[in-house]
Amino acid sequence: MQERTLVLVKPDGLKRRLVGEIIRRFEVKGLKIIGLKMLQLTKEEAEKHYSVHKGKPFFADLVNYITSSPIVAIIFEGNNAISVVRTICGTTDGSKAAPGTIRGDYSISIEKNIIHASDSTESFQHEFSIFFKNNEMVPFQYGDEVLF
Ligand code: FUP
Repeated sequence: MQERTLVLVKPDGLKRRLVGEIIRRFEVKGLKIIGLKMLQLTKEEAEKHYSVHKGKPFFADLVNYITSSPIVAIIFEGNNAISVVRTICGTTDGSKAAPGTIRGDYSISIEKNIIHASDSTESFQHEFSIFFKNNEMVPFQYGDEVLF
């Protein structure tokens, strides 16, 4: 099933110069980039993005961290994109994530875990509206879809 998902390269990913490496992993898998931007989140936007975690002990640190530098937001499209992207990310805690995943290869903590990815269609809809306007998604055809 064709799906769309939102990926954020978080401040640690950006500062460690991993933006290209992260995009490369998804691109070579066969996912299509249909939206891409660099931005500085405001506190209000960060609180909206992480609203499901409001009230949890780590919420304030999470908001401070995601607003501590610019981030890169990417919309990927592809077959089962939501679960495909989360599998490539690895489990939330980098110290437990499997080698070969992004978090498994580049993170050793739960707080600085390099990347965010939508966990459901509903999350994507909620998150998408924080980062992109509708006309900033640019669907297109490569022309070689038969190869994937
Ligand atoms: P994920 O969907 O894998 O990004 O993880 P969650 O939605 O469960 O958590 C969102 C973010 O909260 C994580 F990326 C890191 C942070 N977090 C903590 O800092 N401590 C926790 O105990 C759980 C999550």
